[in-house]
Amino acid sequence: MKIMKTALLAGALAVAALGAATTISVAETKIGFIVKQPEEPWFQDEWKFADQAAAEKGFTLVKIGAEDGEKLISAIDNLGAQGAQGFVVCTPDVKLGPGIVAKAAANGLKLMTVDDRLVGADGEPIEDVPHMGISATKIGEAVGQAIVDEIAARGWSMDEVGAIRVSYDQLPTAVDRVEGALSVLKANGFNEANIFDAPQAKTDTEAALNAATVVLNANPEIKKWVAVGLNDEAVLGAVRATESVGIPADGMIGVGIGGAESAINEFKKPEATGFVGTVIISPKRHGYETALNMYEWIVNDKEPEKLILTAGALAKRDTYEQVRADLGIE
Ligand code: FCA
Repeated sequence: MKIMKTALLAGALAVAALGAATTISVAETKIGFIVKQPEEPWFQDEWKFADQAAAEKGFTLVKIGAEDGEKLISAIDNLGAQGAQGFVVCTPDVKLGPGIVAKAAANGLKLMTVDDRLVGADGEPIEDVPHMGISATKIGEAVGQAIVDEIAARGWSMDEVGAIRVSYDQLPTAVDRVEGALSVLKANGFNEANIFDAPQAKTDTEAALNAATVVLNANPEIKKWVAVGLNDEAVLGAVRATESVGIPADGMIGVGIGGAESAINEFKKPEATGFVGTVIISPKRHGYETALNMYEWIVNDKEPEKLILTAGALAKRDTYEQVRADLGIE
């Protein structure tokens, strides 16, 4: 009887130990998710969906905001020191590419990028690092087409319209997006001389507002405007600038890219503004899927695809709810 009891106890202990071991090995997986602009709703959403993947798979997600290169480098060291196995990053500066690759390797961390693709010393994308980005040119073209359609709907003649090109040309995806949009405008007879560059110092609304204001003040004879930019924040800045110089909503057509809270809040306003639409992209794919891919890479040695480009869908005041539901982000 005594022997039986001992055997039972040993068995129970073994089961308990097994349980504990399983728990430990799951909890040990630690993945960093570093973003360049943590206060931007797009990145908040990416984190939210990455958290979902963490909850589902039982790994620890370490979310870090890194607005400049110095913070990014110390974030990578920090992840290494806390025993993470990999991270997903949207870098504050794509030219830091080789440094980021080296830092990740030095810390034994697997590396994937999201949104903004790293470039090497030669200015070309670093193709070895798995990346998920948006199909920037195509999405830009969708912006351009939405603007062309709205110009037609308002009965404007192309010649009387100015375009504010809110630009951030050090970021390749930003160039692809705005050039995609402008290519459609030009193909539809937009006067190239009426396109004005508004370089923003940072990729936020305030910087875009400042840049767009300079353009508006320099061209007071133009009363009808359109605006394109890297994201919703850029276009919202241009819209706020037209408002501040007294151009009414029906004199402005801004179409953004993103579809996160900043754009949606605009559509919820009782009166329509010059922010006419946004091409909604998927923070679920960029947050959930990248985190999951990193997890699979770490735990099951399943390497992510080297390049995934996601699509977008145009949404306006009257369609955004449906478009969001279709994308599974509601
Ligand atoms: C870049 C932009 C973000 C978002 C993302 C997909 O990182 O800065 O606003 O558009 O691409």
